[in-house]
This record gives sequence, structure tokens and C-alpha cells, in this order.
Amino acid sequence: MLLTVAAYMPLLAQHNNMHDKKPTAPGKRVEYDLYIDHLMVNYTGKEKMGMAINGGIPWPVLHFNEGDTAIIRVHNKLKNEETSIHWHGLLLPNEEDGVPYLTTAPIKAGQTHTFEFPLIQTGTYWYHSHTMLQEQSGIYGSIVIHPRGWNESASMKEHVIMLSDWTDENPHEVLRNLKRGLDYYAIRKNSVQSWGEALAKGYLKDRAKTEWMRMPAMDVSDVYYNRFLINGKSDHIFTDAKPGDSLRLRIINGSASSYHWVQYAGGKMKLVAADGIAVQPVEVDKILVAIAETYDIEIKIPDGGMAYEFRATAQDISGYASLYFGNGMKMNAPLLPKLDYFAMMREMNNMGNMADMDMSNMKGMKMEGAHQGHDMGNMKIEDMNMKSDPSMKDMPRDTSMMNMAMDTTSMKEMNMDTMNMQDTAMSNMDMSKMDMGDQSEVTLTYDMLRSPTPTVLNDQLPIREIKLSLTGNMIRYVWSFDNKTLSQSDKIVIRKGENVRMILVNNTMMRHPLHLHGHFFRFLNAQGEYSPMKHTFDIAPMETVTIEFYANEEKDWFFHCHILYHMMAGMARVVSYENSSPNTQVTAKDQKKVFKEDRALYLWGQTKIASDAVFGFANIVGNKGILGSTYRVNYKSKYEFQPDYQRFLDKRQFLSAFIGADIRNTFQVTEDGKQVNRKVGVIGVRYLLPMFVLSEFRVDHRGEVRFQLSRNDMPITKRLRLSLVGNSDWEYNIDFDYNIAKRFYIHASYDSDYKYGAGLTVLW
Ligand SMILES: [Cu+2]
Repeated sequence: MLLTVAAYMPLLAQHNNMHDKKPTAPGKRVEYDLYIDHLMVNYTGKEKMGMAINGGIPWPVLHFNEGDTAIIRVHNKLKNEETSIHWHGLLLPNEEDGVPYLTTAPIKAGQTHTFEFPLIQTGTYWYHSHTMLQEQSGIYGSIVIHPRGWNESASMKEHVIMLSDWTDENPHEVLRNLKRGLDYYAIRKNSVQSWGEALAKGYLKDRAKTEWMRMPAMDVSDVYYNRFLINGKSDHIFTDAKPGDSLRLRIINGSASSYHWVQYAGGKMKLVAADGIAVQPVEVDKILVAIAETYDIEIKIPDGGMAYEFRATAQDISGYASLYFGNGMKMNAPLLPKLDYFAMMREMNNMGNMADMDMSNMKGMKMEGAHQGHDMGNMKIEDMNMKSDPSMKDMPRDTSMMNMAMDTTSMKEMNMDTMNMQDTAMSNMDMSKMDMGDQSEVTLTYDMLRSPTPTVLNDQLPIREIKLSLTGNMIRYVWSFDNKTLSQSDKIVIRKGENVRMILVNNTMMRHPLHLHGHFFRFLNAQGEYSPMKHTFDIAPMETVTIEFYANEEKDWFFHCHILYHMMAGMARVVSYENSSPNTQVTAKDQKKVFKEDRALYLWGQTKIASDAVFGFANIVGNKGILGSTYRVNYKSKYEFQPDYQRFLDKRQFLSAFIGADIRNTFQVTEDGKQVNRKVGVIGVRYLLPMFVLSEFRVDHRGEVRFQLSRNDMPITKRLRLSLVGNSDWEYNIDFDYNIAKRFYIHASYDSDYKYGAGLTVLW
């Protein structure tokens, strides 16, 4: 029997009333105490400091029934650090939403904050810290709200499946590494896409084209993770699952920045709810769960007497977590093929052509099934009037962006090879489930999500249309909407009683899981009137998505990318109901703090300790400018410093102006052959040319001009980097760096002034 969650209609009807009257249903008061503290964890063989709720990552489920009142006391046991808890997907009064400084007072160290709100919905939800990067450290857990009068013994057995990612690095270091463009993550994930590999694999032209367009190497995720986890473990087994059992799995993606493919080795997964709300059941083999989404599925334990794997694989296929149901020999889910980054690069190049097109010309062009199955096969290539790779047309229907390069035949072979079983076990298995050859694999797409009841809005109400483009500067790791980070933006003002339609266009080359707090919205898809209700949705590169909702709230609600590092880098907005009563927990002054979050400054640099000199740079970097200096000191008391402040001028941040100085005591020879010190003030402009060639034109206070071209860190192989500089003073430098560890490179160079040198490069 289906444990259906409430259809959205009663849910919204109740929601409409929630501020008018207290629920009168005889619900229970359900109390929880959550203690947030530091916790030593060991996922990789190394002790690392994480954060946890009640001593566990994740903290087990908060259970409620619809109609209950939640009373949750959050105790901050952290040392000198604020915290917060946001209840993701719950409809609740604004002050209970838990976004510090926006809706809810931050919970200071040593303090306790009590949340109290009625549960007016059912389904699978979760909660997490909304303070800085604490979620990555372990502050997240799940919420299950059963229907009124739910009877556990009379219902299908269920398990909550919390997916997450773990890094041994301090999350603040992760963000700084992303900002500085550290190569390490790409090297670990094997996603460098070097010129050498491009040449060897026949993608030289594509590589050149990417660099010509000043696009960084293709990737589907930013961070290298040490572990992926299901309920806090990378591998475990539920032995109490018996052959013939049916189970409901409540899947939550609580990762900080990993989408997960989920698969089940024991047959089809029957999808019954998305984001907590029931959908028309569909049977699928693969679901890409975006960050912060939830999906409820039903699975059967086959009679084969084996332990059947439920697997969650990171979208970049850099790792997976396993959970087995049952006893006996392990039956594994099919291994997903590694990504072919060069093939993806070729696709992206084609889409990049579109990115340069005026978006207004693209009306009517729809990339169907863009979520999960970025169904390139469905694209009307001819209509788009663009150059495209003819092979795109040949791609199978459920081929998605991330695995478009895989060959389906070899995939089937691979499935069979990786079943991880002995021949004798074959007879025990349900062969109908194994017959991959005849059965096409079904990957969930958003177009398959159908609400059981119509979700159309009242068409008599005024409509407010809001258009937002998703934008980002991948080189500088600044993420934004309409090229403005949260700190550079104003609130999006809406009015209670109107229908809000948001049209989102993803102009970046990455997927983003967008989440609107405190609301469910219709996600417009192929189901028309029956479009599903969601609180979080994925948007693929170059895709356009429309969501709409009846504005029945008040005050301010956060709308942001749920990739934690994108949110922190600026991809967020505040949706604000005009003429609201004041928030009782935060002031307008408090809210300024929210708007400052992406304005953090980062310090980083590079030091080369070489036989000829010690040199490098140090920078303090913000969203719009860089204060920094290059330096070079040799062992004969020669030195040079070139400090400057550089301010970006255009929205793509290719153009900048700078003011600074050039101070040196060396190598400037006058006509009579004497060396002179040069101490000059300089101003100039820099412009990033195609192929990532940085041009610089400067003039010093004596009126002397200099023109310089440089190309830094060109990947020759996975680990070898080439940097070139030359200028009109006939100074030049050729520099090789070979990566040997996260922040260390072996370095060799030839400089027109310092000649040959070799040594060690340290990134810091
Ligand atoms: Cu994002």
C-alpha cells in the first residue's frame, strides 16, 4: 500500500490559514533537544575535527505526525562560534525558518534557541546549519512527517537515506582553494584536461576552442571529496531486510556540493514522492538527486537471497557510498562509467556558442528533459541554427550530459562484469531483473514528475514575473544572479496575494540546485496542469526553468543555490514581501550581515624558492578587486616589488585598471652602463585575451610605457604547468612547474635577467 503524503492542495489551503489561526487538531507536542558541538571524526584513517548534532553525523531522524507541534531546543555547544538550524522544505512562520540574521536570531556560543512551529505537511525533509560552511562539517539531519494517525505496524517498512559528502579539509580552506583556482581538486579527480591529453585523444581543437572562449576546463563539480556517505557511512548493510520485503526509502541529498546518482541492484525503484510531496508513481533505474532535494522510493527485496546494493554515486563519478539490503552474497548496482571530460568539453563548446548568442533569440528553443536526462537527443538541433557536432543526434534518449560520452553497449557489458558474483549464483537470481539487454534503463527526468492533482494557480490573481539569469565567473569563483552577488543586489520584492512566476536562465556551465525557503512552487514541466510542486530544483547548463507560486507569506525568505560554496560566493537573493510586519528576531541592521557574506576577502599567494632567487606573489582578493604584489629577491641583495591595486571594470571581469608601483634595484642599465634603482609609480589596464593571455599596458610617472603579455599555469600534462611572460622592456620568463603534492610543485625557469633557476614552488 502506498503511504501517500498529502497532496499539495490541502497543504496549501492549510498553509494559507496558518497565520490566521492555530491548528485545532489534537496533535501532540513533540520535543527534541539538539546539541551542536565539535566532534572528532575519522572517515579516512585520519582524525579530523568535524561538527555534529547530539554526537552524530548525521543526527538521526526527527519524527513527527502531521498536526503535531514541534518544539526543538537547539543548544550551541561550539566554542566561540555561532550556529543556526534551517528546516529545509518546511512551511513555517518566518521567524522559525532559521536563517541567521535574515529570519531568525543567530544562536551564539553557549546559548539555546527554542523553535516552535506546527507541522502542516507530511513527507521527507531535512535540516541543516545555515551559518557559513558548518553544514559541510556535519550539521545536518533528517525530518520525517507522517500523516495524522499513522500506524507504523500497519505500514510499509521505511528507512531514511541521508546522502552527504565529506572532506578532510577545513571547509573554509576548500572555499579559499576554489577562489584561488587550486589545481589539486582537478588533479585528484583526473579532470585537468591538459593540452597533452587533448593532443593524444584527438581533442586539440576543442581544447583550443575552450581556451579561446576563455572558459576553464569542463567539470561537473568543484570539490574533491574524500568520502561519500549514506547515513554517515560509506559502506554498510541492513541485514534485517528479508526477501520479499517492500521498503520505502526516504532519500535526502544533504551534501554540501555533490549531486548523487542513486541506483538499486534489486530491481526498479518506484518513485512515489519528490521534495516530500506525492507524485504519480514511476519506475526508474537511476535518479540524479540534486543537492537538497528529497525523493521517496519503494523497493522490493528480491527472493534471490542476496544482499542488494543501494548505491549513491557522486555525479563526477569520483566515488560512491553503498548500503546493502538483505543477507548473503553482495549483488552490486551497475558501476557508472567514468566521465569523458573531453567529450563533454566538445558539447560545452557547442553550447558555449549558444551562450554568446543573444538569449532573446532563443525563445522557443527548449532543451527537453534537461534535468537528469539532459536529453540532447531531444534537442532540435536544426532549429537552433548553430554549428553542432552531428554525433549529438545519434545519442540515445536517456543520455545525460554527464554520461553522454559513454557507449551503451559497453555499459551493458560493464553492468554484467561488475555484478560481483559467481556463476553459480546466477541460478538464484531473478533473471527478469537482470535482462539488461532487452530492458532499457530508465533515468528519471523532471518531465516524469506528475502531481496526482492539478496544481494550476488561480488565474484571476495578478502575476508578477521575475527573470533571473544564473551567472558566474568560474575563473574567479564568483557566483551570482544577473552578474550581481547577494551583496551587490537588492531584495526581490513581491506582494502577498499575487502569483509569482520566476523564469530562471542558467548562463553558466554548471548545474545549480536552487532552493526557495518557506514555499512550494509549481515546477513547470511536460505535465502541464499536473506540474509537480517542489521546494528545490536542479537547472542544467543553458537551461531555462519556470516556477510559479501563490505568494501567501510575509517578510523575507532566502532564495539561493544549494551548492554551499556557490551560495557563499554570492549566488543568493532575498525574496521580500512588501508591507510586512517587522521581523521580531532580526533588525534591518542584522540583515546587513547576510548581505555581506559573499564580500569576504581572501589572502593567498605563491612562493618559489629557487637557485636563482626567491619570488612569487601575495594577494588579498575580493569580489571586485585585488590588492597584491609580485616580489623577487635574489641572493645578491637584488630585489623587485610590483605592488598594485587592481579593480575589475566589466561584468565578465576580463578588464581591469590598476594603480601601483615598480620598485627595484636591479637590471635597469643607463646609457653610461651604470645600474640604477627604479622606483616609479605606475597606472595601467589589464585585459584577459583569448587563450587566457593576460595583456597589460602600463605607464609610469616618468611617462615610460610598457606592454606585457603573460600566460600562467597552462596545463601541459595532468601535473605539468607552463607559464610565459614577455614585455616591451625585453624582459621574459619561461617557467615550468610540476605538481608533486597538494600545494607543492618542482619548479624550473629561465629568466632574461636572472637566467636559469630551479627549486620548489609552494602555494599558500
Ligand atoms: Cu550553484
